[in-house]
Amino acid sequence: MGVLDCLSLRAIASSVLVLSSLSHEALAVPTKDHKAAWMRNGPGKKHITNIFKRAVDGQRRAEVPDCAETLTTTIKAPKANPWAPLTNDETAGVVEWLFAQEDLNLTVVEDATAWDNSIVLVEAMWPNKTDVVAYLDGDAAIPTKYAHVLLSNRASEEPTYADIIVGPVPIDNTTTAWEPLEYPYTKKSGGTVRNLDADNGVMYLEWIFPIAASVADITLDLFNGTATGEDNDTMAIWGIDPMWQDDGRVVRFDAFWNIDFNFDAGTLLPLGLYFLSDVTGRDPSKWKLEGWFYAPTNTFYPSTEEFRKAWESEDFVKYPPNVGGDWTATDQLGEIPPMDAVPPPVHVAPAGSRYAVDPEEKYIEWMGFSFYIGFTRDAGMGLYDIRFQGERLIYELSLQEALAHYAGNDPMQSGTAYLDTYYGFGPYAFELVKGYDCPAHATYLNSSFYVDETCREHIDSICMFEYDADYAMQRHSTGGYVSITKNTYFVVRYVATVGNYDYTFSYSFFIDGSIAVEVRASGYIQSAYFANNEDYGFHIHDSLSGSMHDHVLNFKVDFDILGQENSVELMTMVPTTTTYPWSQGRARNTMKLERTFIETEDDGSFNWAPNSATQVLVVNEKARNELGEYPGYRILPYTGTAHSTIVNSSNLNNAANWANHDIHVTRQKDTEPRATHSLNNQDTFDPPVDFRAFFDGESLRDEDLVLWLNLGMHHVPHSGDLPNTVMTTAHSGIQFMPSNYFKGDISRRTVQQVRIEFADGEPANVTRFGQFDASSKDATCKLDYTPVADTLVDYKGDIVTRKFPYDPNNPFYETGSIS
Ligand SMILES: *[C@@H]1O[C@H](CO)[C@@H](O)[C@H](O)[C@H]1NC(C)=O
Ligand SMILES: *[C@@H]1O[C@H](CO)[C@@H](O)[C@H](O)[C@H]1NC(C)=O
Ligand SMILES: *[C@@H]1O[C@H](CO)[C@@H](O)[C@H](O)[C@H]1NC(C)=O
Ligand SMILES: *[C@@H]1O[C@H](CO)[C@@H](O)[C@H](O)[C@H]1NC(C)=O
Ligand SMILES: *[C@@H]1O[C@H](CO)[C@@H](O)[C@H](O)[C@H]1NC(C)=O
Ligand SMILES: *[C@@H]1O[C@H](CO)[C@@H](O)[C@H](O)[C@H]1NC(C)=O
Ligand SMILES: *[C@@H]1O[C@H](CO)[C@@H](O)[C@H](O)[C@H]1NC(C)=O
Ligand SMILES: *[C@@H]1O[C@H](CO)[C@@H](O)[C@H](O)[C@H]1NC(C)=O
Ligand SMILES: [Cu+2]
Repeated sequence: MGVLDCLSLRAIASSVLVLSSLSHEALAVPTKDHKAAWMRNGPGKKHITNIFKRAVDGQRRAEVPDCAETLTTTIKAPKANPWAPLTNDETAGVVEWLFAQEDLNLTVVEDATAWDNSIVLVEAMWPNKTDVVAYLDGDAAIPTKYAHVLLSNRASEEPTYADIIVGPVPIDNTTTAWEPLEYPYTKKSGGTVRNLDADNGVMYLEWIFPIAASVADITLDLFNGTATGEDNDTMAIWGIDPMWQDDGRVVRFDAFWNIDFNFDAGTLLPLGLYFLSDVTGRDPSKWKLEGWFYAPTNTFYPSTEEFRKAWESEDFVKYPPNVGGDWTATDQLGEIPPMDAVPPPVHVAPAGSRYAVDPEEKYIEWMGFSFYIGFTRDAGMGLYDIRFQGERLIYELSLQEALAHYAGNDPMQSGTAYLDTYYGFGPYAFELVKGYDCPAHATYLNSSFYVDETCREHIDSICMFEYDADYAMQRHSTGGYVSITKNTYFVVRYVATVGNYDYTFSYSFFIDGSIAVEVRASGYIQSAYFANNEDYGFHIHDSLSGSMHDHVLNFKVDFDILGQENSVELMTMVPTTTTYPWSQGRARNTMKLERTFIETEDDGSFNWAPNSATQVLVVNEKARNELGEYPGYRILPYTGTAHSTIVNSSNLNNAANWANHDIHVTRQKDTEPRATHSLNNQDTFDPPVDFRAFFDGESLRDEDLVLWLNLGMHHVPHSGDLPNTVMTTAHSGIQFMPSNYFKGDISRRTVQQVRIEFADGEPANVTRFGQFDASSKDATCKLDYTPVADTLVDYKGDIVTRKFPYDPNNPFYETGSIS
């Protein structure tokens, strides 16, 4: 345990008291302009009260002799969170009620067969914006809570998934009926979509393993392994997603993969053998095996007999399998770099958090920003009602969907286009690793999700922390002074490991009023057998192709700039040739600005302009400032972004029309809350939500607008993606930046800046604006710094509470597979 010098909490108390009693005149602001800005944007009463409150906390804390704990400031949210999850009791009440409804004919998951109905999901129904705004901004009561329930109705020849709504919750003896949930979906089918998963349970036992067993001698010969469902399997079989759905048929390709018994590296071990089956309908005896494909020779065999005959023939060439080893292990490997074994720098918060959290309501405040957190099974964490100094900027900022669309010469890669909300981000938002996912001084929140009549809690799966950027927010040097401001920003983060990929989502807030949304990816790539794949990826290991793919992640951003009546202005820098009164008749080649508005949804889908020539601004035309400009926020790519390369994907059809452009703008509607549905892969031609249907020519001037923005990456994995993709470069981000929104740069409000006046070797005069320097010699308190290494053994996994039969007092730990 190391001990660092830190500021005396008593000292911060007195320095803060000095600050709050200083008159504005006494603050050494360099110029008249700056002073005016300070007067305009300087700390209001509320701000000083907060600092004062911290000072009082500090005094209380100073009685703790060694300052051992991190000081997390807790507050009470101004209003209860309207996006709160159902409580354990509420969920249990809904589940009990559902089982009592004879018309639903439900069986508990543990006992359910392929021909029984069961509950997939019970969670809070998101309230309508209309009702939430009336509640947050007015005197209306909190919107009535309803449960959104997803059922898998399999007791039928035509199985479906059904979204229904139950409520109000908590359930009581007045709850009499459930309703189909249809209004948020573009497909009007009573909230149902066909269910291609109904026979997943028998698919392996009755179809896939028997087929693999019929060629066990061949796979033993080619790959030294079998995949027959026995304990001695050394290979796995899995295939394309979504399944092909052309001509009313349901067709799957399955691939053989080696198993890596030490690491989760199966997606790096394709074996190059695939089989094609038509699995239309519910009768396995009518399913058809339609052939085999052996990638190394690029040969398709229309039957097992023909494949076997080819294998038996003397000229059949056998290619080596991909086998796990050091190259698939993520542990330390190779020569340790010089000085790497020395502990690296760490970040500490010397006086505890400078943000405030209401952990019950999941409400957060930092430097004038405030927001609520919501969490869903499908899309994980979203931020809601993001405000700055009480004024709403964004009603909703949330992930909608993440697409990973592959391509390749083989049917597996060609047929893969994962829509990850099908698997869900919520269930895979595992506990974060302290000191690695988030700095040691971070604050954590839990998240919960429903599965198999249990409620599971991921402990410490959302983190938040302040961080000191490695560059200044502002600086300026002259011959007489230098002025410089720290760039301390605030991050809310979570990580979801959906299958082979780990996505790190970060939402960052900055003192200049800007906000950044970033996603980084790591984990194991899904790769291809290296054969005839030169046009689809690099050759990255003995028999391995780093299969090319697009990642596209859609975010909903419901801006409310000074109210709900907003417009999108495009401001483009264009080259021009023109004359001026002073140019003596000579034409000058120069440039100028062109400003236009997006008038209707017909023009609502577009891409970033070449050469970054066009600014995309969400503005309020009715709130022109005194200089005639529209206040707004600009949206700009932060690091690369991407939309889908493939046009009219044969895998996706209408299931991911949100991926076709960088930017989409629509009218906000309670009937269009989400760009997609987690079951769009079940009916790709006629999915529950076809994003294209949002575009019906409506005006986008002075309306409540939603921007649907795509982050992403065109990923061509190279040898550096082995064993795992790295997050330095597997990175995409977007920023929202105030544009004429404030009168000046609001980062001038911070005291975390200095102005140093110097002259002729004299001692410099340093103006510190009342800040307290934690590293100064006046700091007397010793801050304990607890290295995270000592706490990692506390890493636990999920807490599970049984919902039916309800058993709230016996939660248990379980970290097995989730679905
Ligand atoms: C209810 O489900 C069972 C299977 O769990 C099925 O055999 C039965 O036919 C269903 N009843 C009705 C009325 O649909
Ligand atoms: C939410 O809005 C939709 C569409 O207008 C409406 O059908 C639904 O009843 C509303 N929900 C509630 C709880 O009012
Ligand atoms: C419903 O439940 C409440 C509270 O448990 C009870 O007072 C009331 O009598 C019940 N009403 C009916 C119709 O059963
Ligand atoms: C084949 O597999 C077995 C067991 O899985 C293993 O012991 C053996 O070393 C393998 N042979 C080769 C040639 O890789
Ligand atoms: C795997 O186990 C099964 C059942 O015990 C046995 O029939 C088969 O021969 C075994 N396969 C191999 C490759 O050892
Ligand atoms: C998270 O869950 C754990 C275990 O139930 C609990 O001790 C902790 O207080 C929770 N954290 C928050 C911030 O609610
Ligand atoms: C994609 O589909 C749309 C709508 O069916 C069609 O208008 C367009 O021509 C297609 N584009 C290509 C490249 O196939
Ligand atoms: C610092 O301030 C003092 C008092 O105003 C002044 O005499 C001195 O010249 C200043 N020094 C510098 C380096 O500006
Ligand atoms: Cu990738």
